[in-house]
Amino acid sequence: MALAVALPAGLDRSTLAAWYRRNRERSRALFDTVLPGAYAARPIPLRNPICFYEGHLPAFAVNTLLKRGLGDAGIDAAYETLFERGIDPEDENAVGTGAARWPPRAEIRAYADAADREILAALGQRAIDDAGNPVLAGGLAAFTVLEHEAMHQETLRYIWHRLPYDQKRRPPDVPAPWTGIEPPLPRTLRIPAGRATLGVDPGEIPFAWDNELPAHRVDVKAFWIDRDSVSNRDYMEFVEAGGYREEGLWDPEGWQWRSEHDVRHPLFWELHRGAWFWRGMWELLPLPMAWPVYVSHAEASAYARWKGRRLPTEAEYHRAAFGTASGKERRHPWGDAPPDATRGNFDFSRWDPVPVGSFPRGDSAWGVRDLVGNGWEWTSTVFAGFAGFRPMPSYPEYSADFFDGKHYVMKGASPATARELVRRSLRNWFRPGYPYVYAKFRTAA
Ligand code: AVJ
Ligand code: FE
Repeated sequence: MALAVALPAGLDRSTLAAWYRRNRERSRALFDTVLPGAYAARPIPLRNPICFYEGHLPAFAVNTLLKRGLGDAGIDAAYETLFERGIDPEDENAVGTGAARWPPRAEIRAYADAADREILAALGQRAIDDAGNPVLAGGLAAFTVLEHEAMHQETLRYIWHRLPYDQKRRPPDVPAPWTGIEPPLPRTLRIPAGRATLGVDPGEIPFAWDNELPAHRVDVKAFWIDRDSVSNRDYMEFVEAGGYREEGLWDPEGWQWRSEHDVRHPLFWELHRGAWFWRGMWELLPLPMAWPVYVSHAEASAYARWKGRRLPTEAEYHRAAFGTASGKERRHPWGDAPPDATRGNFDFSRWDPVPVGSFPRGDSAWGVRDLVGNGWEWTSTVFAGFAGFRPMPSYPEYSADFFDGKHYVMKGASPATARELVRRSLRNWFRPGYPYVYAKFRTAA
């Protein structure tokens, strides 16, 4: 038996392997909720079909850790190309067609099993932390694989969200929806001027994606921000006031998206016989007015403009979430304690949102609520690298491909964000006309 290569303190093989196993079990459970007839379905036209992701997760692990990192030959070259990548195409024509090219599920699963064995063997005993190899230094490739899978579990959930209910099987342990009644009365809080630290310096935390590096300090002027995320109740006023028909409220690209798809309300809302419903993951619910509204960036911006306000910048989000009166910045809105289920709605404890303001233990120093959890928070900041950005050696395309001025930063976490991804520096991003994600917002002035 090969002798395990010693790893430096802080990087613990059994922790990484346990995380890998937990990831794989959670992904497996998600794929098991899809009925066989829907395996090749493409519930979001801009994304790959469901079956792609069952191959993508293990193939990405093989490509990143075994091939790029450890220099192995890999397991199946054709699979490792077929399942390499498939995210965020420009439009539906760029996706490509042909369900025929996807292998049967049993074959994809056999590949995944083989990949899992080799990945676990590598995490258990190979030189996965090699200071002389930029792909492996500090365990970079291993963390890349682990966070990539955790992140995709959110992708999978919001893709599954669009599947018709008769194409998926509800797991037995789904908690009953917590709908509440009405949202709290809107309040706006003043955040004094101060410094925000975006990102993080290399080596400060065990792993960061390239777009988080290096730390980036911004002096933020005083501003006002909503205490609570905008609720379905709040947003209903905008819909009823004809906000979707008023071009002047929309950014040009937002209006184009709205017109092209004839968008008249949030994607998560459905009108049935004159009554509004929420399309939940497992059932349709009478629209819970106390829940945050999930909308695209284009819709969020139009609502804010209608209110005479605007979306917060990424730096303002940081001030509202992590700033304090003393000038010290917290790790999390509530302080330095680790993220747990008392702080917010994240880490898969639910499939849908909860009423806004349900987690007072997650409040920021200023009393701003739900900044982490219950849905990502849109910002007005165009996604770009910080000064000193370098593409990460383990996955150079991860962020750089999206520095095109067409993506906006989202912060925080949704119900489908793993707790490992809950950290101050984490940044997420999407196009303004991507309405599928669990994303909410609040307004600023
Ligand atoms: C960071 C969530 C925008 O899903 O497009 C997954 C994550 N990148 N595989 C995406 C990602 C490559 C990415 N987001
Ligand atoms: Fe991916």
